[in-house]
Amino acid sequence: MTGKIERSIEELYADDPERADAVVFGRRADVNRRGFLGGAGLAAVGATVGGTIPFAHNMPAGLMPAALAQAQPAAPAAPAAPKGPTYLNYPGKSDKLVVIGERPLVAETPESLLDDDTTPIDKFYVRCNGQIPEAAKEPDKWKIVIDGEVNKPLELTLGELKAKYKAQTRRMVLECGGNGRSFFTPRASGNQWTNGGAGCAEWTGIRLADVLKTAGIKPSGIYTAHYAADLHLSGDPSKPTLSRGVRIAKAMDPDSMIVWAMNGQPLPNIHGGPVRLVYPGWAGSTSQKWLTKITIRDKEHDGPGMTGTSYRVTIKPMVPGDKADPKNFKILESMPVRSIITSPAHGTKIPAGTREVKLRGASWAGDHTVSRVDVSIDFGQTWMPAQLGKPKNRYDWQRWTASLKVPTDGYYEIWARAMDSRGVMQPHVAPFWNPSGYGGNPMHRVAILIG
Ligand SMILES: Nc1nc2c(c(=O)[nH]1)N[C@H]1C(S)=C(S)[C@@H](COP(=O)(O)O)O[C@H]1N2
Ligand SMILES: [Mo]
Repeated sequence: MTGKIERSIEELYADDPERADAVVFGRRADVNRRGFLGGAGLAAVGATVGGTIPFAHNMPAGLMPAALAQAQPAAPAAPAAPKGPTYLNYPGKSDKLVVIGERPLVAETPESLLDDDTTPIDKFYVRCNGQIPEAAKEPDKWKIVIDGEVNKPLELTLGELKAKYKAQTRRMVLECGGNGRSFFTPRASGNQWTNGGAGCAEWTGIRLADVLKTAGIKPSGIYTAHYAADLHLSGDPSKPTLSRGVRIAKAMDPDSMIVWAMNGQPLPNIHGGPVRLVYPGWAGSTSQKWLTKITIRDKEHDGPGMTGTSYRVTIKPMVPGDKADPKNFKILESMPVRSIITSPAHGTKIPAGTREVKLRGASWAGDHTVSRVDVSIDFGQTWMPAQLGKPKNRYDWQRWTASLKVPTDGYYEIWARAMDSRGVMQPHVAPFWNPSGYGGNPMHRVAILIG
């Protein structure tokens, strides 16, 4: 590589993609089509990514090669990566989860760890906003209050909930509202998730609607407000850590649940045990952990996480990086369509002579289903449909498989993009920039090296 890297390669690509290309690929910035690469230039590219690039002529200019993305832990060649990721060390959790925040604790799951039909508990991402409470000693005595705009306020123990209502089990995706935030340019504030702020677990519990029907929502009740037992980071007991809510219609959805078990196990403390909410398809922050109270309100809830630009997206596109106009924001509800390649892992080295690569992945689309997944191995020149599986139940993710022919040894990027049931497809780059970085769902790219 020629040139001196004075900033991280990601910053350089964000600020000045042409110059970044020139630095990485060792050629003049005015030759702005990688397709014109030849001789020394091509050799420099190969040295950078670790092998020749059979589809170099298709490489879009100014697009950072996936092999160099430092957000990815195991790139085959990452010359500018400053320091590696910090891995989680927490009882019951995989030490391959990547810590993206320590106080509060936030850890994501590398895409290649999401290769199971049902995400095992140890691989499931963790997102806390406050202090993690101590595990309940007598889970069945845990109390939940339903009050506000209801005819009959309730106080029920978890034991009573289990005894009085019909239980159901659903395999459903839980996804952090900020999943994909790291893909925004300029950088959006908050935890820098790649695609790993999501998982798909078997949740057992009851329909929230059944309990709300017992309480009887008054005609004035239009929104929920959720409260929990986790202490604010400051330690001030009068400050809720996070208190979000949903429109009554979502609360009455038969798949919106109060749950006490995950993958057949009592709900682990770190995931909100003994009891939490799960609102599948919507920003994970609505799925209150350590649930103590639901207040039905006669207006949109305004607790921490409901105001300003948090969990809000733009109504009309704004200039990336500009100051936000609060009037241009609406609450983020359904999550956008996303697909991930779960095998091979980013940075996989495959033996020389291999001419077929088998792919596996997952896809989901908030309140919608996924209608198709396409994959490309030539920088998006041609696309091939993947075999898309069916969800087990509503809100389950859809696994997919594909098999790609590769012409020669070398460096390849596998790209995957999904389309939802409305025809909305994952874009090339994170769309609709917003200051807190919601809706970052660009197509997933994985670098592999054959030979
Ligand atoms: N009480 C409480 N509930 C919470 C949170 C929290 O900090 N406190 N974090 C929310 C957010 S932002 C997400 S994405 C999910 C994460 O759930 P998990 O840690 O089980 O993956 O829980 C939500 N529920
Ligand atoms: Mo979240």
